[in-house]
Parts: sequence; C-alpha cells; structure tokens
Amino acid sequence: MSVILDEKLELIYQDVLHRNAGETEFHQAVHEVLETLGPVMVKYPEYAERKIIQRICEPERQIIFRVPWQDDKGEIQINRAFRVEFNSALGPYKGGMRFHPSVYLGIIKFLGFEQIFKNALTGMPIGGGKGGSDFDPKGRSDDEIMRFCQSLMTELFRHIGEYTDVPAGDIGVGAREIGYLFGQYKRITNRYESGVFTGKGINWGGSCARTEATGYGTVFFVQEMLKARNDSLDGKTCVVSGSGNVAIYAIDKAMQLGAKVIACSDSNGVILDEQGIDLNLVKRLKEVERRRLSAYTEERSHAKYLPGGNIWQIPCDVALPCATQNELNGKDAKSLVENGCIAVAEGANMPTTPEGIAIFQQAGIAYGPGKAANAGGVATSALEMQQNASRDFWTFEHTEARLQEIMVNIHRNCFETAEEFGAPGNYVVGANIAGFLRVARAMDAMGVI
Ligand code: NDP
Ligand code: 2IT
Repeated sequence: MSVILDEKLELIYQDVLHRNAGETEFHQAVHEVLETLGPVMVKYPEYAERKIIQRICEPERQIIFRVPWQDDKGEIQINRAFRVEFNSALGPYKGGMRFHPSVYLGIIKFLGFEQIFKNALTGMPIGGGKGGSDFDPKGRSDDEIMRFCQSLMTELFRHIGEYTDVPAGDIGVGAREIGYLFGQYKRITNRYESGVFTGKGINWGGSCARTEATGYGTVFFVQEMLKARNDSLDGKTCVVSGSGNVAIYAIDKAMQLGAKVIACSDSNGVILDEQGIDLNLVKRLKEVERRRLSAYTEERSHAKYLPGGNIWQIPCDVALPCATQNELNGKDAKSLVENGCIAVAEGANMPTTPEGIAIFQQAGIAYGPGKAANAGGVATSALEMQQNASRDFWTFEHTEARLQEIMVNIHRNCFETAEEFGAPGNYVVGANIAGFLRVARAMDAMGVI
C-alpha cells in the first residue's frame, strides 16, 4: 500500500489483515479509509478510545449460503451466495447484490465496507451492506436466471426486510433479476413489501430515474468538481469504461452536458468512435439484445474495436471508470495525466488502485472517489424507499432534481471537510472523514453496539 499509517491506525490495520486473511480487496478498502483518519483521531480522541474504527471494520453479521439450481439441460449447479450486513447505525442495511464469477467473501466485504461511508454521505437513513454470488449470468437463458434467483431468495428472504436489509442491483443484477428476486420474496412471505428491494420496475413500485441514477450522479459530481475550478463539461472529450448500467447513463448525462464521449468498453475490448459514441446503439446492444460490445462496429463501420485494448491510453479531458474494481492502475493513471486528463470520477466501486490514486493526487487533477461520485445510485434507492413508505410515485423530473441536489450536497460536504482537515481539494480525505463522522456519531450515541 502506498501511504504509511499512523501507529495506532497501523495496529488496527494489522488486526484487520489477521482476522480477514486472504481478502485482499477488503484490506485495500480498509487501508484507504485508515490513511485519511489520522487527523480525526487527533480531533476526536474519544472515538479512538471507544474503538469506533475497530467496530466499523467488523461486519455486524455475515451470511454465506448454498444456492443449488438446475440448468436448462437438467444438470444440477451449485453456487455460493453472500450477504454481509455491515453496519446499521444509520438505518437498515442497504446495498446491491452482485452476480459475477469473481465474487467471494473479500469482494462482498470491500463493497459492504465502502457502502457504509457512501450511504452516510448521501445524508439518507440507510446503513451499509452488500451481497452477491459467484454465479455467472453470461450465456444463461432467462429461465436459468429465474431459477437461480428463486433458489437464492429461498434462503435470503429470512434475512432481509423493509426495516432490516434492503438489497438492490450491482454488476450482473438489473431490473430482470430484481423482478425474479422480488417475485419469490413476495411468494414466500405472502407480503407485498415494496420497500424490501430497490431498483424495481416502474409499474410495480420502482422509482423514476433509479436506472439512470448512478451514471447521472457521477456526471453531476464531475460537473461540481469542474465548477469548483471555474470549468465545465461543455466541449470536453470523455472516455467511460464499461458498457453496463452505470457506464450507459454516465455517457448519456455527459453528452447532455455538452461533452463528447469517444470510447467505452467491456471485459473483452474497447470501442473507439471519434465521431462520438452512438448511445442508442450501445443501449440496444446491451440492454435489449444482451450482446457483446464488439457488435458495435457491425453497424458503425468507421468506429474501431480494440480487442483487449486499454481505454486509459486514449487521450481525453475526463475519464470515468464505470466497470469494476482495480481496473485503472498506476501506469494507466500516468498515461491519463500525461495525455492531459483534468478530471476522473469513479462510477464503479474502487476502480483505481492505490498507486493510481496517488498519481492523480500528485498531479493535482480533480479526482472523485467512488464512495462520493457514485453515491447517486444508492441515494435514489433511498428515494425509492421513501416513495414506497408513503405509497407515492414521483415524476422523473422531480426525482432527477432531488438526485442532483443530493450530489451537489455530497460534493460540498466532501470539499468543505477536506479543507477543514487540512487537505484542500482532496476528495478522498473529504469523503472518508465526512462519511466516517456521521456513522461514528450515531454509533457513539447508541452505546457499545
Ligand atoms: P453491469 O453489470 O451493468 O455492467 C458492468 C460492466 O463492467 C460491463 O460492461 C462489464 O463487462 C464490465 N465488467 C464487469 N466486471 C468486469 C471485470 N472483472 N473486468 C472487466 N470489465 C468488467 O454493472 P453496473 O454498471 O451496475 O456496475 C458497474 C460498477 O458500478 C461496479 O463497480 C458497481 O459496483 C458500481 N456501482 C453500481 C451501482 C448501480 O446502481 N448499479 C451503484 C454504484 C456503483 P462484461 O459485460 O464484459 O462483463
Ligand atoms: O454500489 C452501490 O452503491 C450499488 N450497487 C447500489 C446500491 C443500492 O442499494 O442502490
């Protein structure tokens, strides 16, 4: 790890390593937060005394279970699923479910840990949690996805609830999966408990703008970072990694605000379209036809498909990593900076390695970490819960306006907190400390919990 920790924090970190052996992504997420908490321990020694950090690093509850199901050939498949209920000081556990073959406990714990601070930053009443499975949805039929979701929910239903734990989507989990999961929950419990899930379909309890929220929110965050530097997105060249839910709506909002998005990607390669990405085509290929991004050049022959390509080598003003963890390393950060990039905001969770973050910060570019920049998704989930609780349904315009207001507030909070703690312009410091303090104050008020 790049930064050396204060002595007390190093001891806490060593304990986390020891108790959670082999969970490298979780170690990375914890280290990044501990790096910034030194000045907090000086200003609020009572939190150190009452071991708030050690308590936050230990999940309240971790559930691991078997998910057996039958594929279309009748063959039995066995997957493993997780729900890590990390912290409920501010509200019910809240966070997505990820279906991806790389999922293991260390991934779910890093995501759940990040979620605590992110959710605190939104200012909404939501705790932190995350779940998922090592199930690989690629190439599976709708029926297989349904049977898998039903089997998973046959165990998960007993752990979740509107006031307990409220899952949503993440990688590999979108509206289709949430439909199957919610349907099975409703059937088992005999309750139409809308608030138990977010990301639901618009005509059965979902919220307008939830689909768009993470990508839109990330771009609203960029807009605020640039405003703070007397600049704007108008006329800027952008690259966006990924071509899933977050990437698609980040591209959409960046274009609406006058930027030119010239590249996006998937895990196989990169599309470079100097005329500007044809977003309707990407949406159709990914959301409707569920095809690989390489199919883009079948209809846009002037565009280039770079198999195995590195999107961060493409010169741009603004880079938005919106695919997955550790997708942007020190070398990539160096290329971006050398090619004149002025702003990076993370639509994905922990996409930049510690070496990459250090390079962005040394170069003085505007760098928005995921727990601040992608908080618009979960914030809009909380707006969905609010609508469900009051049996109300807001318009797209109203919901988007609330989302933008929340992102402006998160930016301001991170910006001001960074200044207060002696690190002006450092949004990592601002996000970690502002998020931590909100959780710490709530935990401290509730005694030894
Ligand atoms: P999707 O499943 O819709 O899309 C994921 C995209 O990232 C795909 O293009 C996928 O390519 C690519 N990708 C996934 N895993 C890998 C990998 N291991 N290597 C390379 N590329 C990969 O997921 P989302 O758009 O919802 O999520 C993207 C990121 O945003 C994640 O980090 C997620 O945690 C984060 N996030 C999501 C929120 C949400 O509301 N959905 C909210 C906040 C953060 P391929 O198809 O080839 O796998
Ligand atoms: O990482 C995230 O914030 C999400 N996947 C969204 C979580 C949610 O509960 O909406």
